[in-house]
This record gives sequence, structure tokens and C-alpha cells, in this order.
Amino acid sequence: MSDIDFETRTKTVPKVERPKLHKVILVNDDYTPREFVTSVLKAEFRMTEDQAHRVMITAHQKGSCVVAVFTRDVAETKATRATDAGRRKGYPLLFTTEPEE
Ligand code: TYC
Repeated sequence: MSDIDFETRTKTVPKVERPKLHKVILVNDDYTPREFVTSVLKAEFRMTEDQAHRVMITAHQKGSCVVAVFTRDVAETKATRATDAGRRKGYPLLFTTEPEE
């Protein structure tokens, strides 16, 4: 008889982790027109006029505002695209990202 133990099994415990979400943050500045900020929020983040206006006003009054949360790739792509939309018009409009706690 063989000494090989065919019954030995390695139990793998599946480690399924939810991908960390990242916030997209709109940063206020003194130069970008309000209507332009609102139009970028509508186009890039699929907001209604009302939602976009609220987010713009919050950033304007408080200095910044969380726009939405996404997986890291999506958050970074959207922040870059939205920032570039302002840059193309010569505005200092800035969207940043940061991981959620
Ligand atoms: N503060 C700008 C103005 O008064 C408007 C603005 C709002 C710009 C929010 C950027 O993230 C921003 N024209």
C-alpha cells in the first residue's frame, strides 16, 4: 500500500473584498463661471440642473464639495475629464479624488 495520503485537502478561504470607493471632490476657485461649473457637473456626472447647482453652490460657499463616489479608476477618469473641460476653456476648475475612510 502507498503512504501517499490522497485525502489531504487544502481548504482555501475565499477572500472577497469590496473595492474601496473614492470620492470625487469639486474645489472652489475665484475664476470659473458658476454656469460653467454647473454644466460640467451635468455632463460628466449625469446630474440634473438642480443637483449640479446645489453641488456648485456648496463648493462655492464651503471651499469644496463631494460630487460622488466611484471605484478608483472611474473616480480618477471622471475627475481628470472634468478638470480638462475647464482647462480647455482656460479656467482653473479642479476636481480631485480621495479614498473613502
Ligand atoms: N467661485 C466661482 C465664482 O464665483 C464659482 C465656482 C464654484 C467655481 C464652484 C468653482 O468649484 C467651484 N465664479
